[in-house]
Parts: sequence; structure tokens; C-alpha cells
Amino acid sequence: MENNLEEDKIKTLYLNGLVNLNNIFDQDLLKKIRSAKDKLFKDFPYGQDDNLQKKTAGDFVRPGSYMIWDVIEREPIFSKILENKAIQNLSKRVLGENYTVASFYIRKTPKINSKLNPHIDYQGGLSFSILLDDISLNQGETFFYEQSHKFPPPPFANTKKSFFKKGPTSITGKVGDTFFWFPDCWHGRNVNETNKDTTILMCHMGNLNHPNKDSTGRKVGYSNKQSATENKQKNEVLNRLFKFCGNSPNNVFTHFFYCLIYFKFSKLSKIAIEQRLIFTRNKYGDEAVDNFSITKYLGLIKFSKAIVITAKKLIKSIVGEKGLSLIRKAFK
Ligand SMILES: O=C(O)CCC(=O)C(=O)O
Repeated sequence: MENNLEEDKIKTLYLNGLVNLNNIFDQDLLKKIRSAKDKLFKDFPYGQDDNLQKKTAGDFVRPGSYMIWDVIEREPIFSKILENKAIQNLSKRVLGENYTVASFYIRKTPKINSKLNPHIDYQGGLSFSILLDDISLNQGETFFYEQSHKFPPPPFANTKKSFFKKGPTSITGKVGDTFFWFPDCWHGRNVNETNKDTTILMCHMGNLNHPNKDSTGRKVGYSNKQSATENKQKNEVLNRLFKFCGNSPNNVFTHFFYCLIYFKFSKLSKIAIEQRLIFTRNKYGDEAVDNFSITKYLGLIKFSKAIVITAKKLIKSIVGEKGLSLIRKAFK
């Protein structure tokens, strides 16, 4: 996989929203990355806060994990990961020549008996995770619901439907195992039942026009901006549309609208993809893979949930957070 991109892996990614590339690094590099990771967590046992300051207590800034954000600046060996040809080729294939790295960090999960519930991030992006420890089931591993990038976001879905019987796929394995996934595929993190802390490296990306800011608000400079050829003029109306609906983890209406314009209105999405409008990734290029079923999507929505969540949002926008909690109290 180092130099040539295996087509079946790409197809699996587009079909399932997740693909396992196994180990794509040589052992010497992995050894160096592992010791850099150990050194970082020796210096930052509880990770960093959002100002990149050392945390001194075991509470979590983000549920269940201690993060170190500026790994490349602290341990430049990590930049070799972004130079890996398999990673570059796959990212270019999905996001275009000049893709943006929005965040690149490591996270450690200690023993914890609560899960990070399934959720989606933004649409039209690409992420990868690399195991920096051997990780087995119930050791704080990330899990995915395969094919769910074409489903309503988790808060609105009826998980009793037969599709969900199969359950999630855990990304377990050996140090160096690398998984590419779509951030709009449902994912979460399992409990860690053991006393062994487990670490993964995570990278979130988007196309040329994706902001290069991580979740701390820090601008990162690791993007692959190599040629000016993709810097085309944008159709402003389409740009606004994709901006409006492309980040919809908590809104089933805008999420559905996104799916319609991206998957179904192919002429529009072709222009949007060519212009690298935000929240658009390349399609696979085969109708059997790129298809989207409106019936299936609507069939998976739990409308009672959708109505309650939407009503709460509406009330909150009218009476504010305080007003909403007063109403809640009154109805208890
Ligand atoms: O930490 C993990 O395993 C999952 C992280 C996650 O859910 C995310 O980055 O959106």
C-alpha cells in the first residue's frame, strides 16, 4: 500500500465509511513514533487543555480522553505520518490535490466505564486513526456503524430498525494499524475496562476550502497545498448552500438537505466538487457505490425524536437557555 493505492480499499471506504489499511509504516518509524508518544504522555500524563497548557488533574476536557494537540511541533517525527505516500494518495483521491489538515493529535483513554455515544462530525470530509498501542475490544477503541454516512444523524435515528442489529465495528488491532473513515459515518468510543491506557493518533481533513483549525481553535499548518490549479472561482450560491447544510450533526433537516444536493442533485454536486466547495469530497465514480436511498434515509428517522429535538431548539431560540431550564423545572 506504500506507493500504489489499492482500488478495493477505496471502494470499501466509500461503501462503508470505514476502511482498514492495516500497518502502512515501517517498523523503525513506528518504534520512533511510539517512543515520542511515550515521552509526550510522560510530560503530559493528563494531556493538554485547549490553551495547550499541561493539565495537572485527571478530569477530562473532552469526554474520556487526554489529548495532546501540538505533537508535530513537540516531536517532529510525527510529521513523517503526513509524508506517508499511502496517506497522501488516499487523501488526494478523496479530497483533491490540495487537501486541508484541520487537526492532527494524539489521545489517550484511561480505564473508564462510560462510552462516547455515536455521533457524526461534519459532512464531506475524511479522517484517519492510527493505533499507537495494541488495542482490543473494550479497551477504549473507536467504533463505527458501517454505511451510516448515508443515514440520519444518531440523535434522530430509530436504532431499533433491523439495520442496526449487526452493531458497530470496533477498530482494534496492533500498533501502526491505520483506519480511514468518513467523519459523517456514525462513530463513538467504547469503554476501557482494563488498567492499560490506550492511545491513538487522529487526523481530520477536508478539501482545499476546509478551515485549517483544530477543535482548540488553533490554526494548524500541515496542509497539503501544493498547486494553485484547484483554486477555482466559487459559485457563491452553491457555496452558501453547502456551508449552510454541510455541518449538521444535530439537525436532521439540514442533514437531509445536504444528502439531497450532494447525492441526488448530481449536476449541482459535480460543480460543487469541482470548485472544491466546503464539505464536499470527491465521489467514488460508480453509481452502485455513490447511490443514496431517500426511502431508506426517511425510514430510519424516528420522527417523535426529531419533533422533540426541533421543538426544544425552537423554544430555546425564543426563550434562551435559562428560559428552557425554567420550563423544564415547571414540567418536572
Ligand atoms: O476518541 C475516539 O476514539 C473518538 C473520537 C471522536 O469521536 C471524534 O473525533 O469525533
